[in-house]
Amino acid sequence: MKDKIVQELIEAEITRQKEGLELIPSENYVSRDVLSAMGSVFTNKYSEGYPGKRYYGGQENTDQLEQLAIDRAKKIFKADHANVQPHSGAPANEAVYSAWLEPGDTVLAMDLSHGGHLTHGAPVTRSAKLYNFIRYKMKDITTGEIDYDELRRLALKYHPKIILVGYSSYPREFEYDKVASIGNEIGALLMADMAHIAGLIAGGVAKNPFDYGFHVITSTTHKTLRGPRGGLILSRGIVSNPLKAPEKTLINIPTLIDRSVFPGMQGGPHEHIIAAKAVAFYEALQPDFKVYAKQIIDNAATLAQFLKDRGFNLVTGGTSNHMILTDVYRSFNLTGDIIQQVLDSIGLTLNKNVIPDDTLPPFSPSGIRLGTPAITTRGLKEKDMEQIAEWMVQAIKNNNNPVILKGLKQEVTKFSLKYPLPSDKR
Ligand code: DSN
Repeated sequence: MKDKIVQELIEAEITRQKEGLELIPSENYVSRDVLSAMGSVFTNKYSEGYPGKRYYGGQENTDQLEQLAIDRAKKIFKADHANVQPHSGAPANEAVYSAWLEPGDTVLAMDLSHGGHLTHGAPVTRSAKLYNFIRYKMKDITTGEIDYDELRRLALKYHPKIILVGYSSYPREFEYDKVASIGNEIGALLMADMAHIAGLIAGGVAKNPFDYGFHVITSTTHKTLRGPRGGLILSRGIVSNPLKAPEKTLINIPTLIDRSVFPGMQGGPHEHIIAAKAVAFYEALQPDFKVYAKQIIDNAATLAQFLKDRGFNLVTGGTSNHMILTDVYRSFNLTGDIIQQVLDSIGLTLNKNVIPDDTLPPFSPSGIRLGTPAITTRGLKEKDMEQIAEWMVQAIKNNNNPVILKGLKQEVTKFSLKYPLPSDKR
């Protein structure tokens, strides 16, 4: 590369990734094939529209490519339709809102500190200014049980046009059937934001909301699904010509979504990223992806137990998916930002996080959030989880001792280098 500055930064990032362990539950390491599809000449092409209905010429390869990605996504998730163009999870969610809602309409979504995502109506977002978000929560944060009675009460009182499930910091499964029956009572669109667990659904170790009557699933493609940084919208309904505006009914949701993504929100799709999505979907359809998905869950359950044994207070008491949320302020009298920084210094990367109804602010919250998708990709198994828990507790207890922290960093580096990044493998 002629640009030595960028080249050096890429090299430095490769070293950082190789010498440490990625515990942020929304991150992963992609394969060499996904990486090379992302770096392909499809980045040179404009292709506004959809396969067979584009505004520019020269689409003989992009049309086939995008259709392939669509077909693979539909197969993985049992969807009638897939839109593979959203640039990421946030625009995917916005596209669904604008496909279905009018300004001022109501959405019933999970409380943000109880696990919901920023794009589920955090007051600072554009969608929160356009639409009216109301909240349900957990009934019991020691088990993670959602308050479905309250959810129903709110649904009957406010008649939301969308009931949204999904999360970025909730370590348990939803009871989709209960939510679906409430939504059907009031005729709401049932939407699941599965960004975190798409790979677990693909691997058959988490429930698929479509099996319970949900109408729309949004996702990112770069978390447990292990593809490029990007978004995805799956839906059930009839797919018709996106050039014609259909009536706003549930059966037309696939076409309403297509029109909302383009021309509603985005311009030219990123076909190089769509190429990488197609490769990731191919990988998710292989039998070994099921083994990967199960190992993520087994590793998370094992790590959760080892952390509990070492005095970590786990929100919801444990995990049923890939992630763990722990109240470190209560466990160690240190805030999440301090712990994140200490663990970063020894090569363990995770993130500070609010806990339900946190009394501390988001930039210095009570919790940390960690998970196993990336370390499982790297090849770590249950036997390695005790070591990670032990490094964490040693670093936290010795957070003011640079000599001990340096020693721990050396141990983590030595260990991590035994597990190459998948993009290193030819
Ligand atoms: N930033 C993602 C996460 O970490 O959960 C969600 O957008």
